[in-house]
Amino acid sequence: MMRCVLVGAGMMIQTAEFMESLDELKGLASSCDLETVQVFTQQLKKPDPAVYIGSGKVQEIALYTEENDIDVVIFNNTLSPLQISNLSDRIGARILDRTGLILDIFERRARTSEARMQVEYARLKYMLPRLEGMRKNLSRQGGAGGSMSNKGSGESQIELDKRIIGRRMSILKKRLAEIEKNRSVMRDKRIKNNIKTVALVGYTNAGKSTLMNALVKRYGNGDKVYTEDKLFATLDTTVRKLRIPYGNLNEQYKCMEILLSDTVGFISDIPHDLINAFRSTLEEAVMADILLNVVDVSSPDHAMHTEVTLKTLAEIGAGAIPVITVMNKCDVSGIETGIRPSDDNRIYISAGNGKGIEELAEMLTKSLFRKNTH
Ligand SMILES: Nc1nc2c(ncn2[C@@H]2O[C@H](COP(=O)(O)OP(=O)(O)OP(=O)(O)O)[C@@H](O)[C@H]2O)c(=O)[nH]1
Ligand SMILES: [Mg+2]
Repeated sequence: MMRCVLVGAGMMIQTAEFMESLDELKGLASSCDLETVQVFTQQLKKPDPAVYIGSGKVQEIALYTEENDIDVVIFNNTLSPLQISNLSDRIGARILDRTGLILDIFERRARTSEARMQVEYARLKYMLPRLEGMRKNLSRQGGAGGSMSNKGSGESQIELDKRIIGRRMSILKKRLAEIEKNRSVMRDKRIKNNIKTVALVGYTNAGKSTLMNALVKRYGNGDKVYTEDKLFATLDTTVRKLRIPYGNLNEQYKCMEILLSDTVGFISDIPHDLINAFRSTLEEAVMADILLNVVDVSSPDHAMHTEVTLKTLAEIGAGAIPVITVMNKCDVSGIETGIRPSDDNRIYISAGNGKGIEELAEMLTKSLFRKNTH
């Protein structure tokens, strides 16, 4: 396992929010198989344009890095291309910021060719203004981690790289637009056939894919999707068909056919370019009739997670879609599953052991039915 240190700097480093954010960065690092050995924090009125933090702190980190065999130094703040370049000069380890780290994770996780292209596009966009700093970072690693030559620096090589990257980006953009067109044709078909769609959304690691599996096991063909106790286990959109019975027992037995989609999870401070890159994947959520916002109640930060999810939904244009809040992992916190009479559109479940799944399905069909008759 590679070793890393984290660096967090800001105006208010004593707040719970600041600590949560660093905790999350640690989770992100471990999702990338990086072991966090030390955390450096610094109170800052204003970031230094050259190296972000104070130069004394840079020295302290450089020394620590050398003495403790650190491979990567991860900043929780977004660094400018110049800052990355300067920090690479002074610290003998690879320098990453939050966006760079999330990109690394996305690269590892992308499975379908669409997800791979989206991540590659976001990576190139991120690299473009950072080529110089990257070159220093790359030569430090002996060229690992990038596909471009690091021989012969200098202006002309960078200009050439820029041109190559620009060309690749426009090819990717074209291919992605084609895939997106196909998807919208399929979506139109669904709308025409009046098939309801439901999208799972929520913070990463909340249990969206686990819930999908529980619903598919009970109401679908049992075809499983990938779950893992890591941030961003899912990057691709998966759609599964469910047939949920509804109506009371005296009525004739009816089934509602719905399509359920599972996709990438959200996180606080998600880089804008990444949201943009995944916009077409997230479109599945934007076009849904109902959203299931999956929340990990066992996490002490779940209120912040819900806030981030709602904010991100508004950002991608899904702010007006009805939401059912699904409080998941009740087994961990010993909370009773089911619907509380005082709560509207909220349900407590454990996707892991299937508790509350039938009540959730009933709530879902009721909401969809109500929506239909309006
Ligand atoms: N104890 C318990 N664990 C759960 C429950 N639901 C999910 N988990 C676990 O939580 C972890 C994350 O679950 P996933 O379903 O992969 O979460 P996700 O929301 O799809 O995460 P990303 O795809 O990374 O955004 C896994 O280790 C699951 O086994 C639950 O109800 N109880
Ligand atoms: Mg998932």
